[in-house]
Formats: sequence, structure tokens, C-alpha cells
Amino acid sequence: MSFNRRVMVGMLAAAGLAMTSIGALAADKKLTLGFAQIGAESGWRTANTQSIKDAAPKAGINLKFSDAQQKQENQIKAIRSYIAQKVDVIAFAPVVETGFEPVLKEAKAAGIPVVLTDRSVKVSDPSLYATQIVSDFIDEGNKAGKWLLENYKGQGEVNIVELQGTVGAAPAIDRQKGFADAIKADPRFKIIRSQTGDFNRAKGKEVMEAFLKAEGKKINVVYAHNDDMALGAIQAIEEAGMKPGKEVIVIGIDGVKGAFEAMAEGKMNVTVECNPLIGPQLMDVVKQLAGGQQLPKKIQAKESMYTMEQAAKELPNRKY
Ligand code: GYE
Repeated sequence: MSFNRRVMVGMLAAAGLAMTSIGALAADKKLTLGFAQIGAESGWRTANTQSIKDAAPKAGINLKFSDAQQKQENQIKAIRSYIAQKVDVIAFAPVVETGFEPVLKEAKAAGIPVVLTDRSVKVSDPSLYATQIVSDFIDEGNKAGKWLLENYKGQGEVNIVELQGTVGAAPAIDRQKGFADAIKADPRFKIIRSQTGDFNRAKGKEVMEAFLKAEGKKINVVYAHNDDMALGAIQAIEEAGMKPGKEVIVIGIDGVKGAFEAMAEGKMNVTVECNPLIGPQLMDVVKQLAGGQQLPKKIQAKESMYTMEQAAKELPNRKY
């Protein structure tokens, strides 16, 4: 709540007005949230955007939304324009971890609280943002690696190729680390190639084609930092005349519908869930911050993990 509004509410309360009229007054001034989205690189991202766009009007929040087309400079521009427009709260999903410090300082100087959604940033001063609603990407990578160690049926060396997310993005850095840490436990498991597919399907396919050209049947496993790249890899594997899900184990992260369909068809083995439906949670946070509330620095999104065997049963329940 702004200082003025707090004073006014205080005055009305002192005058003995009923709580309902105070509520009506507070509801009068709509809060404005400026959201700087990364882009529309994946099914996850599209679901995330939809969740935010649906949640804002339901919460009575006026949403200003921009799409940066995966370019940091566009995201910074959007945040600057929200500062100039004096929105109540700014939220954004930082495309990469570094380079946001100057614009975050500008927001702080303007007194506008900032919420980071899903991805985090590296800054020298954590007071540059109010809170972040995030997933544990290291844990997601770790779950993927542990699943592989526990479920791999073949003998001998296990050659893994890795499709990384956007270079410098928190989920790419952390999912790589979490997975690498998990497979360290068994020296048979080796990452023989690792390259970025920028979290999108077309690039995932292209990189997988190059991996297949270079390594062919040596490849036992593909670990993709998101499902869209895994789905691209599945196409590449099929076009190379091999069976995804059987000859090549396919592991993804996100839990998008396309992954459940591929798993139900036996072409993909497992997906680690990362929940994009954080719109309602974000709107709660916006109201709390605008009301001057202090929040914990980290708010965790809930998630699980699903295999081929569970896919057909879970498919009708998937919301994204
Ligand atoms: O996994 C990927 C998306 O930041 C958690 O970004 C998000 C990731 C998600 O493009 O599909």
C-alpha cells in the first residue's frame, strides 16, 4: 500500500468507518503490475504467460505485459519503461543470470519492488529485488540423473549427450550441475557431448542431428534441459532410423503435455516437472508487496516427476 493510501485508510479507520467501506476504497485503485516475459521459446513458457495473463484480471490487477523475444536488451528496455510508467510492482523472468544489476538499481531508486519469476539473477546486493518465485533447478537436474542411474538397464559404458538450455540462464547452469553431480556416483555414465539448444524444439533437433552424425549408435541417452528440446531430439533420433525411448533413453524437464504424449507412445522415458502455473502465486505476492509486506527472499514452486508408465494415466490431468 502506498504511504498516501495507508494514511487515508488510517484516517477512515480512526473515523470509525465500517471495514467494508475501507475495503471498497482499497479496491478502487487498481494495482498495476509490469511483467517483462522472456519470450515464447517453449511450451512451458507459453503456459507461464497464459497463467499470468489469466491470473491478473482475476486478482483485480492491471497487467502490462511485454515479450522480449529471448533478448536481454529487450527485457531491460521493458523494465525501464515500467519504471517510467510508475507501475506499482515489476516482475520478470530474467533470461540470463547476469547483466540486470543497473536496471534493478533504477527500479530500487524509483521505489518499485521487483519480483523475479522462475529464473534468478546474480547480483552483489540482494536488496535489489524483493523476492523470487522459483523452482530448484539443481534438484531437477539431480532427479533426472538419479532416475537414470536407478533405471538404466544396459551393460557397460553409458554415453550421454546433453542438450543445454540458453547459455547463461539459471535453469541451464543449474540443471547441468544437478545432473552432473548425480551421475558422478557411477563412473560408467559419461557425458560425451553437450551443447545449447536454446530451450527450443527446432534448435534441439538440429543439435541432436549433429550429435547423431558425430556419434551415431554410440549414444545411449539424451538429457535435455527442457521437454521441447527432448521432443526435437526425438524427431532427430527417428529420422536417423533409431528408436527413441528404447535404443536411446530420452530424459526431459518441465512436464509439458507434448512430453506426456511422447511418453505414452513409448518414445520418451521421463520428465521432471517444473511448474509454470505461477500466475496466481505472483498476484498474491504483488498485493503483499504493494501493501508494504516483507516477504521471504525465496518462494518455492511445487513439483514432481513422471515416467513412461505413469504417462497415459496422468495425461488427462495435465494443464500445460
Ligand atoms: O524449463 C524452459 C523455459 O525458466 C524454468 O525456461 C524456465 C525454463 C523452462 O524455456 O522450458
